[in-house]
Amino acid sequence: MTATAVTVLGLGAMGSAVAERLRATGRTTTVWNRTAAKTAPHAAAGSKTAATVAAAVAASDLTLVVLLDHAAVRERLEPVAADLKGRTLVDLTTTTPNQARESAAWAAAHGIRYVDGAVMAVPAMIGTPQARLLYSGDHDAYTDALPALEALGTAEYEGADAGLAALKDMALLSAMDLMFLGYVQAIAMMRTAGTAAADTAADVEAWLAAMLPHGRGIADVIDGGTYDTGGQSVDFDRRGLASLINASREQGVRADLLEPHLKLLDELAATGRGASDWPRIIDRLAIRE
Ligand code: FVH
Repeated sequence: MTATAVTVLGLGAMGSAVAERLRATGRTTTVWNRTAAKTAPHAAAGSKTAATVAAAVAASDLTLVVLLDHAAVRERLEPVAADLKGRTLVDLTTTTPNQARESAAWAAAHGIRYVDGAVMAVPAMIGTPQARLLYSGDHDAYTDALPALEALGTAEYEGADAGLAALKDMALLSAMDLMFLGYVQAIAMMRTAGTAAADTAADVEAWLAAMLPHGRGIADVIDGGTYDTGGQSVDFDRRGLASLINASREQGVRADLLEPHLKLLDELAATGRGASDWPRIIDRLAIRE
């Protein structure tokens, strides 16, 4: 086994892109997939194929796992813990922070060098600098694997806590999810006037692009911690949200996507913080109260 040998477990959309890129950058790649037929194009392109996970992980010092979810990873890796001992395992499967920490503890108990990864890219981006891949866990293992990881895209190490890459991944995906819900809300409202979704989306894109820099102002208020900067207040925002919700309903569009925001503002007002800067709602998001 040479340092450039890499094993890829999982040849779905992302796993295939990862295997192709590692092969294209001259690495000896060994691939495995539950549905063996998916290994055929990779074999034809020069990858070695393994009939079992055990054979696949034994073929390289570095194994990248790109399966559907954490349950699949546990199902396939637990039986081969002994085969992985002393080797490096980089899990690119989407997991929650605690699932990553669970895998890290399992790996440590079996002498496996574990790095958790989060792919902030679609398969077509793999191999370009625009592909952001976040990593956390064993820093020495990360450093040893870095030449291969940097072949996939821009590698960013988040820290020794194995859950950190997944945490940032989930946080950024949450922000993206709420943003795209905004598109749907705007399209639903404008559609009641016959406006095509494409036209509203273009409007939303321009509007959000202009508004995006203001996000840093919200962060400044939160980092300041006093919520008395004289900025837009909780009560001001409550009136604004009430208008958005009424307008949506008047048009025959449910306001389910807007109501949670008003709920948090109302909770703050009910505890005497109506005059606070509205980003104080972050305090209401903490479960440990
Ligand atoms: N595709 C994307 O754009 C996103 C971008 C962000 C990161 N995700 C994560 O990457 C992981 C893999 O996603 P994927 O897109 O490759 O997913 P599929 O194309 O559906 O392939 C899934 C592979 O997982 C295998 N698999 C599923 N269950 C099991 C199991 N129990 N045991 C073994 N393998 C399993 C499946 O095998 P098969 O169906 O071909 O036999 C595929 O190889 C994922 O975490 C995304 O969130 C991608």
